[in-house]
Amino acid sequence: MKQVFPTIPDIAYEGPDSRNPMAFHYYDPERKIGGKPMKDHFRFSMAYWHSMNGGGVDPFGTVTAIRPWDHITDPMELAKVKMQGIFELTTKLQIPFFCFHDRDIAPDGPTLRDANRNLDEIIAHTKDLMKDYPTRLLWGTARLFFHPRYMNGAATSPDPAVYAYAAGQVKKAIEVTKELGGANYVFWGGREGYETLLNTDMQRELDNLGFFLNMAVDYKKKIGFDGQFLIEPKPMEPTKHQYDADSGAIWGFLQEYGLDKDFKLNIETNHATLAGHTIQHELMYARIKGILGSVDANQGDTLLGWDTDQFPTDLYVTTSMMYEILQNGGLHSGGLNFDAKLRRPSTTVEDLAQAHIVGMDSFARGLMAAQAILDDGELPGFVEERYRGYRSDIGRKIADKQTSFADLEEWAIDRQIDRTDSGRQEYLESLVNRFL
Ligand code: XUL
Ligand code: CO
Repeated sequence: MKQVFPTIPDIAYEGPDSRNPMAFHYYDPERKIGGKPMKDHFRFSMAYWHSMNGGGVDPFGTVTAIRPWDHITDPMELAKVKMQGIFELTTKLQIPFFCFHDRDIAPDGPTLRDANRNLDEIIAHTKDLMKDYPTRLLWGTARLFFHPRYMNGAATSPDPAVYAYAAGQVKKAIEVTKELGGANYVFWGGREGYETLLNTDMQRELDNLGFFLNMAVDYKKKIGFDGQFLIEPKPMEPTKHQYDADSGAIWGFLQEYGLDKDFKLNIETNHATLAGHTIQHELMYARIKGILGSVDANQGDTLLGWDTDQFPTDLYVTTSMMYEILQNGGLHSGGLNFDAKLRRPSTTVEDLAQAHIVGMDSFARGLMAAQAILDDGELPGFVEERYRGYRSDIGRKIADKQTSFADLEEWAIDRQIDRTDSGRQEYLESLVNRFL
């Protein structure tokens, strides 16, 4: 088979002293950390939409990227070459998975039937590629935010015709995800929110969204798709407000609509910061509720108020993420999907490979640091000790819920209760820095 990216070599681990930009310096796939090979901790994935499409488009300018398919004009031929491209590039980079939206990989059509026909042809081609390459599908999803029909939302549209079309589109996207052996299926509600409350019936929109997701669960069971359903939080952009704003908002929504056993979360770094949280906050919240499913790995720019989707390079952040993921016992069916794009002036395919390399190396360092922090034990031990009061006496009664306001008042009323222990934040920050 003719290569799509002939200038990109197979990328291997060469160690921290190597100056080769086309090599891993920390990511050593088979090296065991905490008894498990690095590759199994991460289950890295490449995002089709940023790596094969996109190409540097922003609201002020068109494509800047130079790609081997730039001469191809036939949309189906282009789609097939790009699909071969992602299989080839992931294989060269030792990235075991990819992710896609239905309309990223195949041209749309005037009706859903036309779009489905195009999609089926590309899915058949993808199944053939799976025989020649080791790359597998981490998750599929439906693009319910791009076409003008979705300008007022999909499952939260005021127009039932749009709601019905969206249901049909998601049904098909779940089917093809199953057909490709996808490990998960993602719902990102890009326009499931509002631009203004002046025209919005919030209760109806939330109910319609809850019913939509329940129908998706019914259909998943009906066709025997055993992948994990994931919801991806994001508070805003493209709309002013999206209902799936953060881990906490989704946890409440899932419980209200009886969906909490059927969904986990796909948590994205830059979405967390848009919500005014750290990514560690979002991962910890999901972890303690048992719904940490998968991660869209990227990073934002603290000076910019939108989703810049940069490749992750901040070691402090990757360490905090791996600290949560290790305590989650790993990502299970999930993975670390690089939902990240090149900066617009980074135009070459070499840039695309090197962006994934630095992302993988940054997570390798984060993993090593986080495992060392856990092995050392002082940090988790400090947290444990901070709450030691709940192991005995009145604290034990609170922890066991064996007390009342009257009991607690009686216990407290004649005691002089003053400051508690120091939180020692600065010392703990120095402790973490020792492992970076
Ligand atoms: C958008 C975003 C999406 C989802 C999938 O901010 O993150 O690409 O990951 O729809
Ligand atoms: Co994402």
